[in-house]
Amino acid sequence: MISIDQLSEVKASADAAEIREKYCDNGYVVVRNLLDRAKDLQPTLDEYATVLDREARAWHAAGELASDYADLPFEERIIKIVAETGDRIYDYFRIFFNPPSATKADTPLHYGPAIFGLLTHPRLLDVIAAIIGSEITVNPVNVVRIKAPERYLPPDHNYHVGLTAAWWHQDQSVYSEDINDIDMLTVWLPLTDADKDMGCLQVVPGSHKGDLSLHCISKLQHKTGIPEMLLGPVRHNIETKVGDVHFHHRRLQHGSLPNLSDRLRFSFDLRYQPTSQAHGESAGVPGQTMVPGFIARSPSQPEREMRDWREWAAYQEEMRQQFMAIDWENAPAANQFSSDHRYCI
Ligand SMILES: O=C(O)CCC(=O)C(=O)O
Ligand SMILES: [Fe+2]
Repeated sequence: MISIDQLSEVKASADAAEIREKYCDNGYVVVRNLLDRAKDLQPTLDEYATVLDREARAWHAAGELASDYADLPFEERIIKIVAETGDRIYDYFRIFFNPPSATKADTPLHYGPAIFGLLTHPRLLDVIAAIIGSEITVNPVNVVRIKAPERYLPPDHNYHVGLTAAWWHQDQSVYSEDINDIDMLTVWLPLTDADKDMGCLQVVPGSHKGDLSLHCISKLQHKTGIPEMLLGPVRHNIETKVGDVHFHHRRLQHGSLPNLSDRLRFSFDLRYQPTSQAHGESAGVPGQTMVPGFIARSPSQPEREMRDWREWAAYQEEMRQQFMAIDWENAPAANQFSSDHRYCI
């Protein structure tokens, strides 16, 4: 039996059985050195550097930024820009409309060849296949996080989900109840190191074996999620280096620390599910998003795989149209948060 005092981690050379065993025992697994910084991650950083450059120059030209900071390296440039403009750049980095109900014709959304290549990277898909099986659909709820050091955030910043510490939660809570049984898998992928000081992930090992915990919409900023008293007693910090990738179960209790360092913490949390569990003809994902996912791998019907980033771009724009067409006020509850439970303060 694996002691819960040990991190649930494997080397990139681990076989499917080892990955699966650790994941099933603990609810998460970290695969060390799965991706190569230069080959696998740099293209995405370069793609985002182009987005940053475009916006910084435009904002500076419009008198909204003191400098375009063009002489700074990517990480330092983001920190400077976030310090001046808060979460504004976040909108141009995101790859999913969040919150979906705020989607408009001109809401910015990023898509490009590098990020599509990362979403469908064969080495990621191999680990995902070891955990949920080899017919893989990408769920659209994919979050980009640019956590600048807290000390540089503007004092009035609004604690945007992608910019700061995440309170304890289970990812299943952000979907509607009708999809509780789908084996949705979260892939947490850092583009920078993420140690404790930089605001790494924290997990309660084994907590995925319990039910969905109560999730409160807190009146205190920052604390929307599971009340402290309902968390399992053992907590692990998941410190990662660039190239490591962390995978977790939809009911794993987890959160993240604030970034108290001087460095940027930049990461994605991506979501995948077995295609057989996606509803509808075309792998529809009901619940929170009401939009279909797309098939990243299908050994049985390879012709259904999406292989070209331009198809993904079209898919992303289709998602915009679907979100804009929803009557959000009368739509069924999109998540499983409570505000009236006596534990929710
Ligand atoms: O990166 C973070 O701070 C939180 C990530 C998270 O909640 C997730 O990966 O599901
Ligand atoms: Fe999460």
